Amino acid sequence: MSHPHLHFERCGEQQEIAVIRLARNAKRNALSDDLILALRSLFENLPEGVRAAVLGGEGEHFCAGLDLSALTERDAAGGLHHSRMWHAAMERVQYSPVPVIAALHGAVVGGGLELACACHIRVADDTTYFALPESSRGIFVGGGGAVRIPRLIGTARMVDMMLTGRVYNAEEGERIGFANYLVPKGGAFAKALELAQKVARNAALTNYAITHVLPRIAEAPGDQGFITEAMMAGITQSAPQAKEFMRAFLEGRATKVRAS
Ligand code: 1HE
Repeated sequence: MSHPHLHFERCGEQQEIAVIRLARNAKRNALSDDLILALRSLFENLPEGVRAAVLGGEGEHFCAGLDLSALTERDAAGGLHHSRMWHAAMERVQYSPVPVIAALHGAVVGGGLELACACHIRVADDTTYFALPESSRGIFVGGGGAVRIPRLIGTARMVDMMLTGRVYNAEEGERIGFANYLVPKGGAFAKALELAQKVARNAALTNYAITHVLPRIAEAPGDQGFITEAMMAGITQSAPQAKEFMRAFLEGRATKVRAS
């Protein structure tokens, strides 16, 4: 589904990277319903050959969250269904067929932070800041943040952010777990692309296990986690790509692990 506020392109030597940009700068990339639906559709229909995705935002900010102009029109039932619609879209990002790397700058707030947290890796430049201003708008998180954010930074920090409107800057955001990488101003996209290219070289089935199975194992009781892990270990190592990677190492053709 094409959308005027969602830019899509492919890059990389084999066009293996999908680059997706929120492109509604006039409203600071605020997420309207149709934009959320377009995002969902885009992740559901990633073209063949894409091995990793980068998600960023055009303009001064990654995303100002929910488009507040639509909020006044909804009653309780409408709000519930709206939140479930967001959940479906965020789930398409989290359980995208390929890993998704968020390139963050400027405001990453409210639903924008929920979107960033549905991605698998987050790169922030030093203009980035993280906030949950929902309480100052008289609402609650609705895009999966109540589940995903405590898993990244802990419930106590999220409670503080929501009660007091606390804003974490880029450095603090990296320290507490919002960002995996912190880079100088303007560098988030390039770093995210570099990471996406690395990720795209992994065995596809291993990437799938990491993004689809690992988070579920982490939430399962240990006993179920161990057996699921063992099954995934068996499945991934039986793939032809795994056999080729092993052979390459044993024949001295693969890169070694070195301290960076
Ligand atoms: C918007 C939105 C928006 C900007 N919905 N229109 N999110 C928030 O509470 C954040 C609200 N936004 C802001 O705090 C600021 O706009 C920013 C810090 C993001 C950017 O500031 P700035 O000075 O660069 O831009 P601006 O002048 O405030 O905004 C430019 C325009 O974008 C302006 O419209 P204009 O017609 O007057 O030019 C703003 O009204 C518009 N705009 N943000 C609608 N969010 C699933 S539940 C999720 C719940 C939430 O996400 S709650 C948090 C909502």
